[in-house]
Formats: sequence, structure tokens, C-alpha cells
Amino acid sequence: MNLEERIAAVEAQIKDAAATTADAVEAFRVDMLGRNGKVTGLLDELKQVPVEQKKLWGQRLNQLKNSAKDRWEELQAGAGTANTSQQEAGDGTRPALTESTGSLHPISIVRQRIVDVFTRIGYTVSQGPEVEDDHHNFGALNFPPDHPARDMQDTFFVRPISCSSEVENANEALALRTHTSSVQVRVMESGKPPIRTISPGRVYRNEAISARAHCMFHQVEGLYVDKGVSFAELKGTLDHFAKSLFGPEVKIRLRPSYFPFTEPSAEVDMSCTICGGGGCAVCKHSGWVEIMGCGMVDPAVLSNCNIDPDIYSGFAFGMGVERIAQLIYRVPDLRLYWENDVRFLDQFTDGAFRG
Ligand code: 2U9
Repeated sequence: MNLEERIAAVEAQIKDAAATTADAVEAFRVDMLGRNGKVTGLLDELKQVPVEQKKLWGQRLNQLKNSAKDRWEELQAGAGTANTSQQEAGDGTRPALTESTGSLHPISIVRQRIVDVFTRIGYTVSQGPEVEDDHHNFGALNFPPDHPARDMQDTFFVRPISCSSEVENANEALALRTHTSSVQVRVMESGKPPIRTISPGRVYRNEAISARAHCMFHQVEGLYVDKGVSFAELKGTLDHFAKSLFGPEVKIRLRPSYFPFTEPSAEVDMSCTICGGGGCAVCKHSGWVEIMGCGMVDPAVLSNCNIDPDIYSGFAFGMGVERIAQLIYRVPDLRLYWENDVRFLDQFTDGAFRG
């Protein structure tokens, strides 16, 4: 074989060379560019080439050397990638690593579900302060001056530590709101009917903590004020609510009750979702469980909020979110909601709202 044929043969070997591991790449380098390598050997032959041909063969052999170097670099890069992906892939049969992302608190899940039922039928969501004055928490809602709820035994009062005399009602006692009806008083005072609104939020009552009561809990209260709003519409709305949250088979019933802010007033029971009405420990063998209170807004409350009761009427309802969540999840003790024990919290991943 003459020199050109031998160069062409090595060139073809360079082009066809393959190497997937670092060792094979190194073997290629030694075979081509090492001290006894094929390319090095051909470069040595330049010494024997006649002087007048040296420039031409020099260029040709340099070209060969460069293509060997380029191929070596390509093989190095290829083997590097192969190694990395192999490391990353690791053992394909190994179980995937799971990262705990946590979940919403059951009270947040249930509050959102309640809110969704009402916003879907046109209710707005209103919010207001947790520290309230007497007018919004009691006075406008028709609580008489001597009502026990106004007592320190039942309500947490907040007294300003120091107040400038320029502040209006600087010495007025404030209280942690005992219900979110205070928010709806504000909505009525600042707007005109038609009003359809719900107020979810924290409320506070001075109660001893037990399995069935806590000094802080969550409410959703609802209010609908317009011309000609009737008790029948109230019942239809609450029936829709109970069926949306607990299933189409549930029934509701209303029992007469009393609240200062509604007349007439009623307690709302739902057929027991655990025994289907047959009787069990949860419903105390009555077949019914209490879920909320409701009534027609007392005309005096409408007047207190600058709404003419001769033109408008309204209904209202209120429920405790802890109570509804207790019925959905069968939580036996309210204190579990606040202990933050992950063995309890980990169970509420269904319906987790990730908005
Ligand atoms: C305005 C006028 C009236 C809201 C209502 C109830 C009946 C009720 C309780 C249920 C359990 C509170 O969380 S609980 O302890 N609520 O029974 N709430 S009617 O009535 C209103 C609201 C706003 C302006």
C-alpha cells in the first residue's frame, strides 16, 4: 500500500471508531495518537518523503492528525454523557422517592366546600374584623342590654391599653366577635338589597375546652335580603346545601327555636348519614343530627342596618365548620383539630384544595 492508501485506511478507522466507556476512549487515543500509534507512525514517515513533496504530505498528515483528535473529543463527550445518564438512572427497579407535600387542614377543606356550595348559586363571600365593637356584634343584632352573651362569662373583651382622646369611642370596650353575623351587619350598612352573602371566619366564645366545645371555632353564616324573600326559599336553599355536601339522599327538618336576630327561628336537622335514619350512637338513636340554625331576619335588625323592613325581608343561617367536618369525617373529639398530630392530619388528603 502506498502512503495515500495507508492514510485513507487509518482515516476510515478513525471515522468508524466507537467507544462508550472512558477505557475504550483512552484505547482509541493510544491506538491513533500514542507514541506507537497509527497516526504518529504515519507522521514519522514524513521524514522519508522527498523535500519537494514534504509540504503537500505535511498538510495531508496534519489533516489526519486533526481528524483523529476531533474524533477523540467526540468519543470523550459521548462516553461522558453515557456515564452521567447511567448514574442518574441508577437502579430502575428502585421505588420512587416520595416527597411529603402536606395537605390542607380538615377545617380548611370543609370550609372551602361549604363556601363553594353557596358561591355556585350566586352568594358573595364577605369578611370583617375579628375584634368588634358592641354595635356590630350585639346591638344591631337585637341582643338586649342584659343578654348573657354580653357577659364576660361568655365573651372575650378587649380593652385598649392606651388610646388617644382624638380616637372616636376611644374608651369603648371591644370584643372578639362571637359570630360572623357582625360581618353581615357591616354588609347591610354599607350596601343595598339584593344582598346574598356568606361570611366564613373564626369566632370566639369564653368556654371551657372539652371534646364538644372550644373557645375558638369557625363559622359560615349566610344572609339573603331582597323584596319578597320567604321561609320556603330558606328551606329550599338549606335542602340544596345539605344534599350538595352530604349526598342527594339526605333530608332536612326544621324545629322551632329562638335567636335574638331572627323571627321565626329554627334549628336544622339532617337525616343521620351514618345510619341513614335508622338510629345509631352518632344520632343518639334519633335518626337526626343537628347541622345549623336559621330564621327570617328580624325586622328590627333590618331597621338597625338602614334597610326598610316594610319593603324588604330576608333569611339567615349559621353553622359551625367544626361540627360539619365532624359529621363528614366522624371526628370523635373537637380537640383533635388543634393538636396538630400528623397521624390525625395525614388522613385528610381527599378533596384537598390546592387553589
Ligand atoms: C344577620 C342577621 C341574622 C345568622 C344565624 C344562626 C341562626 C345559628 C349558630 C349555629 C351554630 C351559631 O356556630 S353556631 O354556634 N347559628 O343558629 N345564625 S341564624 O343570623 C343572622 C346573621 C346575620 C344580619
